[in-house]
Amino acid sequence: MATSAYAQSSSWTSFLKSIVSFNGDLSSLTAPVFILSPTSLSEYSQYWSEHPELLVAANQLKPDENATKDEVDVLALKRQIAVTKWFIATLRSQYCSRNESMGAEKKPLNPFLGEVFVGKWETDDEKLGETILLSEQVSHHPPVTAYAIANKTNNVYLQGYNEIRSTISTTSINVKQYGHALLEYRDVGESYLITLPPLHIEGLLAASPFVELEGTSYIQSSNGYITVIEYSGRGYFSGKKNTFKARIYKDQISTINKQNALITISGQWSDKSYISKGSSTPHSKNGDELFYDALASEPLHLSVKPIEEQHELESRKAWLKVSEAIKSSDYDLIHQEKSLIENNQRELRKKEKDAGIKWETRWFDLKDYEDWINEGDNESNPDIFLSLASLSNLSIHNAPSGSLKNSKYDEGEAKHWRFNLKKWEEESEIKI
Ligand code: CLR
Repeated sequence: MATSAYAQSSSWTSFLKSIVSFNGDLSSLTAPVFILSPTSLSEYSQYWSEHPELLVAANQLKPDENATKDEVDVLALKRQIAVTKWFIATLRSQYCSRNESMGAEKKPLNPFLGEVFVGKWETDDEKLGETILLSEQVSHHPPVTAYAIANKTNNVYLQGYNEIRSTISTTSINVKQYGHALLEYRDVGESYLITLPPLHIEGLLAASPFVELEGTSYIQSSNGYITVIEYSGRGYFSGKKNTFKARIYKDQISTINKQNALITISGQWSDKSYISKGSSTPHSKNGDELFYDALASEPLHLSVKPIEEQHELESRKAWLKVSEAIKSSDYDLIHQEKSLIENNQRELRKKEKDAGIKWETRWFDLKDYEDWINEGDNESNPDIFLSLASLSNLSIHNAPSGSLKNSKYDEGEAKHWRFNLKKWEEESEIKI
């Protein structure tokens, strides 16, 4: 691990001390300038689709009308593999991109309520078409970002939201993700529930932080298949960093025994992984097939309008001055410009309170599933999330992502952020 030149600096050591006495809200930590990112957390939703061809791939695995039952089954499993590949391909962007572009994991700007980040992924490939991103900060305390990603050409829709809760140990910050993603292939009438893995931040003592994924995440398909992905940092599986093992099973019940895996994928999500049939661990040495090579294809970055054309609520426009101050390491200016935004927000909240109104989210609604279950017509109007959560035996409550039903976390409210297409269609001020 590279030790940064800042490791011994007093700003870093006092930051480490402040971490130890911290209250759980990472955004409230005052960090030294060199660890500040000029980018807002609302931008992180873009990491879900830096390989749009993989996001839509499953849609192109449609059986034709006179396909036999076997062919239909084979294609369904192929779609599960394709969705798993897309998910694995998002991880490098999600968890390594700051290290690549800035040399270390950094502390993102803490989005304000109502902040939005939008853009599109354009290609010349007609079959792929355009993919758009809508990302919105739907809560400030705690920070929650909701997003929707749509590819109309392929009728593929991804939506989800993210919240984190952290605890601290002596050498690392442990982060549990809350929220999940829902992926829909409307042409094939298939949907997927995707949970988010826990992670921890290593490299703090060396002042060169990086993320390691841990635990398990799931991809549950509406046709029953489930991918169970286990993560490890260094050592556990092979002594290499960012390793994972993904097993695809026919259904949730089969996950009881690893021998039941139909497909096993193994390797590094930030590098190469291999795939084989059955439950034995694949490896290049055994001549197993390459599954994904994260270094072989460049991520396609989102295109975002020039700042001059952006709305006040758009992330890059709103944070421009703070960003520039961070880039020039001007601590006083950072503080000054940040305070402007924070005070403005405080005033807005006060005005709303005085007027007895609440800030209204723009494109997303908080759906209360307890209400929905009690009042809704579940039979004739089944809900994608509820049916996928039931297939995968996952909690529908606001528990750490991937918590199982009847686990100790399976309690409390069941409120999740959902995209409201109508609201987006009525949007008149913010353009992509
Ligand atoms: C946000 C949602 C994305 C995946 C993702 C990647 C990296 C995570 C980030 C999420 C949340 C904020 C995060 C970040 C890594 C470091 C950063 C936990 C989960 C914290 C706030 C930074 C702490 C400061 C250290 C660098 C010292 O889909």
